[in-house]
Amino acid sequence: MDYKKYAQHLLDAEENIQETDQITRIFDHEFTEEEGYEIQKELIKMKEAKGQKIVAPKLGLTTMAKWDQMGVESPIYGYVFDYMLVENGGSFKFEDYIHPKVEPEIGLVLKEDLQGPGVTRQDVMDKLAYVVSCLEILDSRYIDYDFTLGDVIADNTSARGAIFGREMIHPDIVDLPEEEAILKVNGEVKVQGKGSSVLGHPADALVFLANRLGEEGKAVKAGEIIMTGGLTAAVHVDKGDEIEVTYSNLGTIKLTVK
Ligand code: OOG
Ligand code: MG
Repeated sequence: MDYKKYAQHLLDAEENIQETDQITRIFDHEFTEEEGYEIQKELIKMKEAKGQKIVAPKLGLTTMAKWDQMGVESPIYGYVFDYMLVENGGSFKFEDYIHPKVEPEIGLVLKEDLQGPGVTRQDVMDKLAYVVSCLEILDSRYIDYDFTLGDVIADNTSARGAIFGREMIHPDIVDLPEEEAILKVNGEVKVQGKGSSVLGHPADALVFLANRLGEEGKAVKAGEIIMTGGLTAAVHVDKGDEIEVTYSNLGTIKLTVK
């Protein structure tokens, strides 16, 4: 299968800021999860060939809120790149995105590499260095965020932006399942969600990732901020919006859409 062809199609959509129909429909093929990851790998290689650098892997579709919203019920992973980062308190230009959505997430940082198989929640907790507040900015390349599992994996899990909180919080002072994020747009509460919504415990997102990457002989690396998946349904944002996420223990993230 010509994975590069599908990757190029998705890269063009991102670079031209032009939404596309699902590759499943365009190429009349039901892409499996495995095929989705093969396309994603080609997409990652194309980005790296342009000098773009991976910051960290990210998890997606780890909560029921997201499963209900997207109609896809399986955790997935993709990669955050350097060009996607926005600083806390900063802004992005609406015109640079197709149809941006934001979602609050809990970021986890390991002090040692972790590689499956057989990784457990306890292994993640033993190796956990920090917890960081995050806000992901999604921008699916697909019309109306309408995709199958294979489509969204191929599309690098809709990744387009990420903001990390300034403070690295010690895990001893955060109860991960109880940690709550409240997201406001222009002062109005839009969504709120707790860590427990992430597969029951945010550490389990890293269990999934470490075991999954382990199958390819890869580790989850120490020091990377890994987003564990939207705590809530994602929220569409518009030009001029002021977004603020308040976490119970992880601080605040602010973002303006210009
Ligand atoms: C897919 C990306 C999922 C998350 O945190 O659930 C994701 C999407 O919803 O477009 O990043
Ligand atoms: Mg996300």
